[in-house]
Amino acid sequence: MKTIQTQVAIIGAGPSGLLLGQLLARKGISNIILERKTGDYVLGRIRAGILEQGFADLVREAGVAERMDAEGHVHEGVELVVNGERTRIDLKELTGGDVVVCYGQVEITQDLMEARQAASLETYYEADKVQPHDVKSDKPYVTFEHQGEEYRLDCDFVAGCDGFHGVSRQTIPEEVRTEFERVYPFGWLGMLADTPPCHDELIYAKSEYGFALASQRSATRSRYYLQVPLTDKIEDWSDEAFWDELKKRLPAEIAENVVTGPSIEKSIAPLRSFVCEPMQYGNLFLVGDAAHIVPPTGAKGLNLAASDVATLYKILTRVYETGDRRYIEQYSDIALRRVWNGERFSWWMTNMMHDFGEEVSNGGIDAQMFGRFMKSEFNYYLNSENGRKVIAEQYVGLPYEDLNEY
Ligand code: FAS
Ligand code: PHB
Repeated sequence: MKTIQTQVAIIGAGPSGLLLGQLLARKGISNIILERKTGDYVLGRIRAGILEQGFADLVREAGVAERMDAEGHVHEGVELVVNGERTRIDLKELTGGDVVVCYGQVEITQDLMEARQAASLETYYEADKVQPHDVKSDKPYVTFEHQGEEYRLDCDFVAGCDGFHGVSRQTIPEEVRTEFERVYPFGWLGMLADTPPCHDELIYAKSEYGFALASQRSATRSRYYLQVPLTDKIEDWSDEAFWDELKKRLPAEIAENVVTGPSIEKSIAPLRSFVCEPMQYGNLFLVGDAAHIVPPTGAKGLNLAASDVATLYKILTRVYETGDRRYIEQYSDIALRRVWNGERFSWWMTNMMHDFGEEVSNGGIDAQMFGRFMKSEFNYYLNSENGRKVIAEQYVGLPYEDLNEY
């Protein structure tokens, strides 16, 4: 077995792992990333598209914002439509200047990969059997196999950035972990197409036919989603059927702007709210999807991963720059404050914007009554400036946690 060492071992080369690695490296904190797939496989996952103000600022701090600032689209507003009634949430005006950036997760991941490669930082792709050890000790290590050779990676800390199906969360003993989960009775059918967006800002639409989201990646590439039953299969949905259903669910004046074309990606994703507490175990820290999942209705998944990265980066920087280890034990509590806020907002938006059909017990009340409550609540928020301000603040993202407040 070959022994190597670093200060921070990072498991996973998704956006969490790459962004953490980049930020730490710029502070002179050595790190090695272990990724079980190839880089191309990671880049092949079409996922998020909206970056909160805080995430965009963190990308700039990481020194990899050149393409994002050149090609990303700043969105100063977002539109919510309920049964044809359109309400624009003026993000910039209601938050005193904060906005979101429309820039794909794939692009951010690629920019981070290229920056890592340019800095000759070590990443082991196709690392197999990655396993953290002795994480409760002050000498944790990670074993893995790479190109037929066995490795032991000695480190000070392990960052579990390995997503929902990774090994890190499972490393925390079951009796220590509390997992909270809500699985929604529907999924999202997503489509990517090289067609110009139907509107200059995002549109979340609830109609009698169900939910639809009109998003985008650039002036020539659109991203759309439809709420579908969990029983639907991708083969049930031709491109033509998708376009027809999308137009039914959007306001008529928007639907007529929809430019159809062949899909370049189409997939169905289940929706769940999930949180694992605690998000750490000794010197193992869970980051991003390894610790939590949100329904994408609030555009929070990737953004909550980024706020975990920001918290862990600040804590580890203090350890290495000043020897101040006070915050090590507080990572989970600090990260969870913003995680639960994002979880609630995503759950709330999902409740407001989706048709729950015949699901009986939503909070212990029947679907019809639940639907009436949600319709009334959403009408209040959309028709009140204070309500629109709440939505705007949540959508652009609350400020990242400040360690000095702890
Ligand atoms: P990731 O899952 O992205 O990355 C984890 C990495 O760890 C992967 O590369 C994986 O290969 C690797 N890994 C796993 N196990 C390992 C092991 N044992 N050893 C080594 N490596 C291992 N969020 C939004 O904000 N908006 C959206 O529209 C949106 N849409 C989504 C659609 C889908 C289908 C999915 C699944 C998620 C979506 N998300 C969305 C959420 C998504 O963007 C995540 O929040 C984001 O990918 C989180 O990044 P990471 O925490 O890096 O986890
Ligand atoms: C996307 O563009 O993929 C996207 C945007 C906003 C969401 C979810 C997904 O809430």
